[in-house]
Amino acid sequence: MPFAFPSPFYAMADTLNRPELSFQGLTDHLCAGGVRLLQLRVKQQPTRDFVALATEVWRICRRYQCTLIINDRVDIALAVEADGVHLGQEDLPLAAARKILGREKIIGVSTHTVQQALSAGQEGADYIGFGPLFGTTTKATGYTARGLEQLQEIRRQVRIPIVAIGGITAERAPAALRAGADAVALISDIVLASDIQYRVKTLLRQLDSPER
Ligand code: TZP
Ligand code: MG
Repeated sequence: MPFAFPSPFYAMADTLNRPELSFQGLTDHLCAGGVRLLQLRVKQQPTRDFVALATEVWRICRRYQCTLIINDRVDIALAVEADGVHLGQEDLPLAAARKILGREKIIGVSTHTVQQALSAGQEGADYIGFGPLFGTTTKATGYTARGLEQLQEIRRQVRIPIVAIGGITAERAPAALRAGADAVALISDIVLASDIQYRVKTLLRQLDSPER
């Protein structure tokens, strides 16, 4: 069966160095807010700590029946039996990741151009990330804002699900969905909110509403 996002909101568990926020606490807030799909984005942890953390995050996700994708690390996704992995253009190539993880696991690939999106589709990615859609300060992507027109172009050419990322806020999310994204990923808009659970609930209600 082809993969489909379980929700139009793809949550990112990235603590953005908020000192009072743990990955476990953040995951709990996100899941309690109703998140169904979550990516664990750990950038600065020794592998051993990442595995321990991923195991705990996975336990929380399982409790809420939330799908867990591990960012960057195929080995950790496999070790903790997560649902899948998300690969950047400089991570393990898709074919190698597929060899390790098999057909059943979800593999997503970050893309920044129409050509990268087409290649990921042809090579058997389950979904693609596309961005930065708008300007973002969360990640130095090396790319300028891609914009809604490129997203529409990719939608015309690629059949697999697309998650748009980069500078998306609750206010801008509907435009990304209208341009053809199946889901939106927001980091700072959610993670920097004073009440993360409430922010997620509000976003989900807004994405669900028929007039968006
Ligand atoms: N990939 C492209 S932009 C980005 C990633 C991980 C960061 C998105 O963060 P924000 O805060 O939602 O702009
Ligand atoms: Mg990566």
